[in-house]
Amino acid sequence: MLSAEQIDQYKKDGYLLLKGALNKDVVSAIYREAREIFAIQIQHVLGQSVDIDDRDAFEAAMFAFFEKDFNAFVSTGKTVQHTLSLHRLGVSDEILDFVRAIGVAKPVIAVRPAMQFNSRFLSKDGSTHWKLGAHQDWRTGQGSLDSVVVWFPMVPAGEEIGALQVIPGSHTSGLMQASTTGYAGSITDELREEEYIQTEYEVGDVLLFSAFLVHRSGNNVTRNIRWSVQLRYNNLLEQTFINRGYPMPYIYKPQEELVTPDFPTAEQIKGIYA
Ligand SMILES: O=C(O)CCC(=O)C(=O)O
Repeated sequence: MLSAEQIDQYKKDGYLLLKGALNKDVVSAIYREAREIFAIQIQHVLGQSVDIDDRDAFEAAMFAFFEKDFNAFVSTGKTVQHTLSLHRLGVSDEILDFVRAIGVAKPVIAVRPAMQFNSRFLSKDGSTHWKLGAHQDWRTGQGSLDSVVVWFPMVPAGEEIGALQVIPGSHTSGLMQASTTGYAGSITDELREEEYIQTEYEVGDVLLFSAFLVHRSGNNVTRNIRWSVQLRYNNLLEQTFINRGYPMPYIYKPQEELVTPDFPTAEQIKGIYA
């Protein structure tokens, strides 16, 4: 699955970029399902039928949807992270064989799969929330010391569209100081700009990296969205993870109030079961 050199490289650099490692059809199916879901809401909110295969037209509709109904956009963005195709990949041997090969002997899901759609046109008031500053995922996940992140774009991605930038070897520097625990909190320790490596991908390429590796979003200067996926795993057999009682710092809970007040009526439910 992985050669001894690749495993050594991962240990030394804290990441490994595997070319053509994923089935392109599987990646395309995840990307398609996400766009289909957005297209339903675009139709609903903008009254516009979009061709999801016309990239520029579809993404222009994404930007218009974002501007017209921010709440629906955010909820739809969350919904596309719950797709069956994405979750199926997250538990597939296609991914888990790499995770095991890299040394995570008994993987467990660290957090639900994530999907990002990075574009400066999907941000409010010129804020930079659409891209993440330098961080280590471990500060958020707090899992096993050999916790691994699987990152891949669903479109070809290089510097222009803001593919991930990493600092080789930074995974062994320890947990750095950061402004907050969330992914959005950037490392406050000094980092040297020239240490970053720009990663580059075709569809099907995948990056495995240590949860301690310092990395950040690149700067997407294009008009297109950089669609990407992250899957995260802990190792159930890593001793400090066992000793710390398998901490699970993610809080997943329903909001207390009804999202849509006074909904539904009994008639609406009866209509469903009629
Ligand atoms: O995809 C990106 O731009 C950033 C992703 C990332 O850094 C992360 O999820 O930890």
